[in-house]
Amino acid sequence: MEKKKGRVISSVGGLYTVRVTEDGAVTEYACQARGIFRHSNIKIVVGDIATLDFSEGDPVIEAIEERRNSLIRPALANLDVVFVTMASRSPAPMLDMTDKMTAILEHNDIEPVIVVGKCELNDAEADRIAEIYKKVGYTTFKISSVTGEGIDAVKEYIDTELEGKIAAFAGASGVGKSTLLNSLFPSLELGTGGVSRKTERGRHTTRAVTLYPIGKDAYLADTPGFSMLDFDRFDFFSLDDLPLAFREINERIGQCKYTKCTHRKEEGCAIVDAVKGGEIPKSRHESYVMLYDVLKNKHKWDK
Ligand SMILES: Nc1nc2c(ncn2[C@@H]2O[C@H](COP(=O)(O)OP(=O)(O)OP(=O)(O)O)[C@@H](O)[C@H]2O)c(=O)[nH]1
Ligand SMILES: [Mg+2]
Ligand SMILES: [Zn+2]
Repeated sequence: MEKKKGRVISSVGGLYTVRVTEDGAVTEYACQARGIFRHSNIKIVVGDIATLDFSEGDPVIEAIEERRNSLIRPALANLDVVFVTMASRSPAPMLDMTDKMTAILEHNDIEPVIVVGKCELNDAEADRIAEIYKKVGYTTFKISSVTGEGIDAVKEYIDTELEGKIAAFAGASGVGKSTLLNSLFPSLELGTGGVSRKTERGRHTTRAVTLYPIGKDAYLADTPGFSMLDFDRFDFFSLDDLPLAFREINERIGQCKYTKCTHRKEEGCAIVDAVKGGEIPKSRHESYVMLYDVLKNKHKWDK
């Protein structure tokens, strides 16, 4: 009974593409999953390592390996890096959404990398945002797929840091994720769309999560952009985990006057002091407080 192991690189309506490497040769199999997956709450997602069974002729997925991590939106497993992408304008940047995303990534042990795109549309705003995330300590790129600014720097990061890793581009619809991927890897020829002039929102051009092999055993995923609606539906974690998911707060825990400090507005709070002193960006703290309130109310309802 022949079995093979491979990486799930796409998933569309119950049909999966699994990429298998054997003795240096690569084969992509289109296959379905065994019935047990339809009756269990384990959903196979892109990034999973799947075992294929060929005993009935056509390959079927019979098992998936335990995941290192998984995200619900975008639905991806075993990620190492996520490029959190936004635009300097059109659509307008939403830092609260970015900070929620970085917190979720930190919580899942995934490295956030910040991309501020369409910088030629509002260079001052792009600089302002890039400074915020550099201050936090994140690798940050300011790019434009129109002028080409910053594209080489992203390419160099991918070439030097992503060997053997899985990375994904995530961000609101219309920020230019697929366009950037095309600039980096022209052979991908990904579909790109416009931005509604009236609402300044993207048109949800990318519909499915797909992993693209980029050599050196590395993969890059294009993902469908979020809309404002999706923002509320993220799976989230507990209130206690929140300070740990903000790097600049995490590294100051223990420096506050009160051990039960919630780092919102308490007297003697090292985080509030750092915001006042300009060492922590104000917008990051505002996002923290917003998420704190969301989680606090959520847990009230849970009880
Ligand atoms: N001015 C400007 N426009 C850009 C840039 N990059 C992309 N665009 C345009 O922005 C629009 C949306 O780009 P996409 O690459 O489809 O955006 P996306 O993030 O993949 O969007 P979804 O697939 O809907 O999530 C297209 O009209 C692109 O031509 C840029 O650097 N500058
Ligand atoms: Mg796209
Ligand atoms: Zn504090």
